[in-house]
Amino acid sequence: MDIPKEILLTMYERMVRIRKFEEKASELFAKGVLPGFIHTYVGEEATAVGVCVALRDDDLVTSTHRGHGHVISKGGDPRYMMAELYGKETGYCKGKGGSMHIADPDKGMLGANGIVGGGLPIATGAGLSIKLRNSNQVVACFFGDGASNQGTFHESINMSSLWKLPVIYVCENNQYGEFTPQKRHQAITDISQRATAYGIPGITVDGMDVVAVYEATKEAVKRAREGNGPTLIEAKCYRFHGHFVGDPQLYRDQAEVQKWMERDPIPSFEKQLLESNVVTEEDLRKIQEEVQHEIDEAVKFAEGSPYPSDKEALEDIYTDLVEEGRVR
Ligand SMILES: Cc1ncc(C[n+]2csc(CCOP(=O)(O)OP(=O)(O)O)c2C)c(N)n1
Ligand SMILES: [Mg+2]
Repeated sequence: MDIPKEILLTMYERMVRIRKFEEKASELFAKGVLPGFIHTYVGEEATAVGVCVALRDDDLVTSTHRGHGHVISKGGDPRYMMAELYGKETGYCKGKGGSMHIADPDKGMLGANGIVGGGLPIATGAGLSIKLRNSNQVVACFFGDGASNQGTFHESINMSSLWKLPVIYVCENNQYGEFTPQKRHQAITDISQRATAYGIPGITVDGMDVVAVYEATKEAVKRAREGNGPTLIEAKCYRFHGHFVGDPQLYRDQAEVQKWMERDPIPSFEKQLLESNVVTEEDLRKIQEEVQHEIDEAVKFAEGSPYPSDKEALEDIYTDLVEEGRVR
């Protein structure tokens, strides 16, 4: 591998951070500690990490309802994420957004989104803003196979290709839209084919292979920064957990899950790193322990934080009803 060791280690650490964060969040949700809904990114780590590590710090990202992995991949802090999941004041959105609405503009994270396909027009608008500001940034837009059937996918990519916007559209084809397998919600196998309709490059990569995703993204980023417009990357991957924590998963065969789990992106990458003598077993164990400690600290941070005050309910909202005295 001719990727610098520092980048390889960042990839590994971030994948492990996602895995451990999600395992902890699932455990807390199952115990009834966390409110709302949790959609975990377990199994898909290589996709978000491979994309985000190919970006600059000032590049932008739009996310989905399954967004924790995107935030961590872009360098987000698990303490503020965990506090947000708990609904605490110290969370990324002061505890008012929860799992599906984490945003961190300082890291270029424009926000997760509970609306399937909702990130596509936001990314396209951000791409237009970059072009008008001449800032040489790019946007990575994450969305699922299910979202690729939404009108927003087609409308956004049409406009983006016409105006040559610096957007990398990343379809996480995890084989299911909620409980519906891909073959029952679209007639194609490779979603990247849809790029042809808009005259842009479309590529399918192995989303379980962080290096493959990274390489494909680097090329798309180069193209976008040089003013040559968007690329559609389809990353074929799989979610190891249910659609949400608590999903009984009656719609899929456990043998299929097992088959994909044999290709778990984290041990596969460990193997690659060890075989190419980039790290030792000891190095990997150390990273895992440090990340575990960080996640445990994130839980303590969230538990020790206060809930937002009642007054907060009327802050950060698009209304002047309060000022007008119509809401007290
Ligand atoms: C506009 C809209 N329609 C339906 C839903 C309900 N819903 C939530 S997740 C989901 C499936 C999304 O599938 P996909 O885009 O493949 O993402 P994945 O969950 O597999 O990551 C649906 C239909 C929604 N949140 N928003
Ligand atoms: Mg899906």
